[in-house]
Amino acid sequence: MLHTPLCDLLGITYPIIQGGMAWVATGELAAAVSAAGGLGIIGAGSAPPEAVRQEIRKVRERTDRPFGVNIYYMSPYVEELVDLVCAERVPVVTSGAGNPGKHLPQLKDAGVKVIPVVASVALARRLERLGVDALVAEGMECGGHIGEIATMPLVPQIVDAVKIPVIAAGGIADGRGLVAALALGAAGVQMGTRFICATECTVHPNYKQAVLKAGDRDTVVTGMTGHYVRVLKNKLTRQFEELAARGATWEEMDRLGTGKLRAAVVEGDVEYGSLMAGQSAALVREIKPAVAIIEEVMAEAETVISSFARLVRG
Ligand code: TUI
Repeated sequence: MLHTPLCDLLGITYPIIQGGMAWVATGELAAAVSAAGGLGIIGAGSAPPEAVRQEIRKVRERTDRPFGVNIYYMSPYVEELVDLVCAERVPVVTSGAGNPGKHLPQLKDAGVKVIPVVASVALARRLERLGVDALVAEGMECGGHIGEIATMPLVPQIVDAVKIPVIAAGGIADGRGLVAALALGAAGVQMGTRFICATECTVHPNYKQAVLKAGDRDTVVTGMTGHYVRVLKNKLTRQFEELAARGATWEEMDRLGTGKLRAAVVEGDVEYGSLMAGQSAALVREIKPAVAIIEEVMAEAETVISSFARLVRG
């Protein structure tokens, strides 16, 4: 069985963590991934702490396995969320779209393992010095808010720069991707897009169908809040392109984007909603339970690794 230091660090069976996707990664999904032996993560997004507390309850009602909460650093509730995860003794926190450095002492004192998501070598180095437990190195193939570097060059550079375990993310949706990540020196993978199509994921069925239908060229990067966001192409992204062509300000872009992720996830608006998804959407072909996704990825990875032995001669 494939086992890495990440499994020991987190007390999980398989080196697979689920992306902490805002609106998408609810307690139901996180519980299913954790119960299946991966690390399920609640995506706090911009939700108020009380709502996140309910999602933590949902996980604890369904499984005793470790799980995590992703804190999105552009949320207006970051301080309250840090207090909440400490009070609730959440086993793992991942962070996105910002630097969680100033909260590390509080999180570590509460026994929370901290795994920031980074998209650059400089931030990886800084956070290792501050004492984080592991890092997610997220390439620009992933969905949602993205950095500038692709997974293939980013992961080995971060692996070379730090001693703590590195988890690869961006463009990974199957066992081949897991093996590729391990070859780059990662100790595991984070998958987001693949888990949108988990049976337990509570997004609107239209969202899941849009991911299933996506082909290789069906994602695009749009600008928002001075940041870049990868989504599936639709009428909303054409509106973004028109605004950009007119030289619109970030404020105008922001106004267009406001509430659109909710519209996609809750109302199933696939035309004007923000369908955040990574380039691996084209690799996602069916809806199945989280446990079946994880078993398939692991079986595929083991087959690939076994087949490698035949490549080496002499
Ligand atoms: O956070 C993500 N992905 C996300 S968050 C999100 S929610 C959203 N909703 C509406 C509009 C826009 C976003 C959707 N997708 N990924 C983790 C990630 N973090 N990728 C890159 C970074 C990052 C970027 C800069 C982390 C730190 C950072 O540095 C800031 C600093 O202070 O140095």
